[in-house]
Amino acid sequence: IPWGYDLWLNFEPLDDARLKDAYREAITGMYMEPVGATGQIVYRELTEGLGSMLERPLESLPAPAGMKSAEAGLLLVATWDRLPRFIREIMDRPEIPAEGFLIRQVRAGEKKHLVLTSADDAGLLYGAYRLLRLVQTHQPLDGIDLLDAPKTKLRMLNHWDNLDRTVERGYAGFSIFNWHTLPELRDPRYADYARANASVGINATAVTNVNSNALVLTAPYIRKAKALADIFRPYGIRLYLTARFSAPMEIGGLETADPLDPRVIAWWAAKAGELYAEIPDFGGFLVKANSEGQPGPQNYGRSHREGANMLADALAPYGGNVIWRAFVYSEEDPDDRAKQAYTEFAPEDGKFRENVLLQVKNGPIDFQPREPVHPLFGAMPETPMLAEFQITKEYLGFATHLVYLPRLFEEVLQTDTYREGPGSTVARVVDGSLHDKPLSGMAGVANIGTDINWTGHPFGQADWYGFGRLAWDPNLDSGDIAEEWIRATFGNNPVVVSRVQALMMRSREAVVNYMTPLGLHHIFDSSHHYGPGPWVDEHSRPEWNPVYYHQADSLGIGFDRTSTGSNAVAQYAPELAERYGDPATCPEEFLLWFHHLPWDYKLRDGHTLWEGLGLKYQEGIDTVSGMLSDWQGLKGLLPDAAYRDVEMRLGIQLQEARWWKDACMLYFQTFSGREFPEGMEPPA
Ligand code: GCW
Repeated sequence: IPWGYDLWLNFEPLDDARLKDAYREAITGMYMEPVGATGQIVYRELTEGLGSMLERPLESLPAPAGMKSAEAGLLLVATWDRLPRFIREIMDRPEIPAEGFLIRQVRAGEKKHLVLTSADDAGLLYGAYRLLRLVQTHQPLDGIDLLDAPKTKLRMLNHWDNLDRTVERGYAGFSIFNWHTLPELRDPRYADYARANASVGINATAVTNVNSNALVLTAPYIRKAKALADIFRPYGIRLYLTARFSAPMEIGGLETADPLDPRVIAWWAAKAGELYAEIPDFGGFLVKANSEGQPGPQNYGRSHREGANMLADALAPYGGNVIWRAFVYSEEDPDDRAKQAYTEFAPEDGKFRENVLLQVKNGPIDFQPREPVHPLFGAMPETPMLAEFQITKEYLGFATHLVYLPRLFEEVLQTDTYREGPGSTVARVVDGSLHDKPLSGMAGVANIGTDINWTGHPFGQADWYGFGRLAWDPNLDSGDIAEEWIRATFGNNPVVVSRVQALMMRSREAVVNYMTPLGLHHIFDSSHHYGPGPWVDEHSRPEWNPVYYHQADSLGIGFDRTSTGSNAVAQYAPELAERYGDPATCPEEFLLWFHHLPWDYKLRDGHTLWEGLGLKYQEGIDTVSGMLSDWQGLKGLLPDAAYRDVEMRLGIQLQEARWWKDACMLYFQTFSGREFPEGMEPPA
């Protein structure tokens, strides 16, 4: 049987009898009056999930009149104002934020009860999934007093899914959204998808590619989108669509899409009205404009601000948002690609409408295995911001390589931008606290497709899971998230938990080492970005060629982004600019990102740059080889189908780590002219 459709939500019977007894005692029955569609979901999840894990049907009990009549171990589930009065009287009224929840064990005389309560439906839903996970991961309920709420407003997936079901940068099959059979055919998978998202707190999704097709804004497609929105709504998820800037021409019959033209303004206003008539809680538009050939306001001599504000005005009457992507770089701009977004947007701070969010990729180039953080983080105090991460692995071995991405996300989130002095982490931009912003959050480019296990690589599920958890709270620890995911996915065997966690935690550094060590970047083979291609120099646009990024020559290697080069360092706060700007203080993982250095440059461990490069490639290979043997040591302790699948993929990964080393080191050797360092396996 194929593995993985139920993700981290397989609520299998607990195999620990003592624990099962303890939970059975803590939860003897449930009182809940399911209100509305969300209430029905909460009710079903708790009865089915707890019933299955505790191997005993969860009895539904009527509202107890008072504490005397209540059976011990009652699970009471309701928004605060619907809890039975006697329970409210013995609890202090808790302050529960929107979408948050409280799970608390309360004492009524001799009896203990478990209360799950919230201020709103979404909070109850998130609380239900948390309670299920606590049991699933063997956490104690005795004395529990857990108040949790999301630290961000927007926790969003971006699907780069086309209307014909191909997925740009998608490696897990085709799109799960079947526009052909919508709106009549409501594939049960849509609800399963929403459920999985809700279980980790994701509350928004843009279901169409940012390289967008205007068709999705026509009446028939709006009806299809409405069917999806209706399915997502009870799971607390708002639907967004991508808006093609030239839509007024393509589907509206106008001869211009100039954002200042009254006809264009009227067209978008009417379109917004049409959308909200069908989807009253429509989230808004996600827009990629004037980037990589997409149409935008600059086609009419207007700015990004003018384009974004025009769309924002159209959506404002209905409470919708415009999410404008900062991923712009132009073929006409000869400046370092890494600088262009900051140059374009930073001066516009404070000039966007309140309902415009700027969506900024985690780094200034493009989802590389490692990048310094994007200089825009913290640099626009007046502008609501979303950090964009890629959950799909465009530059990280697709769905073939095991790379635990929350480790990467965490590194970015914990980076200090120094914009408001020490402690100005990206996490504080994401949660809005750095500049006191009510609207902020995280967007992740989905790795989901029609594959039975959703993500292709079984461990891709952990990336989806971890993205949701970090969007909920950007200060969570990636190791803790890994542990949660392993327990929920593979069970609680301590050997499995600790070994798989260790393997996941070192997987990210491994890929950096065997693909792009010491700050190298974008040396992937042409356009598909799978495998090495540092020699590629075939595109008319220089910034699409790897040679543009590594700049290897007989003297050395690396991109000079200091004042003698593109001076991209100057876009960071002075503390970072200084640290990155001097090779002596620049963290070695960013060395070749910011500096062009001689082949014999001395690294901190005494090796030359050339030797160090080879040794890093080797280290990457060695780590993967260790990951494979550690995995093989778990044979028999894991579901067989998942075990074999991952084993085969790790085999490929090991082979390809070697491929990367051979390809890159042989190529760079044509410049360095030096022998391979001792300790590096010679090329095959
Ligand atoms: O990562 C690059 C991808 C493009 C993508 C673009 C973007 C959707 O190679 O496929 O287009 O970024 O983020 O807009």
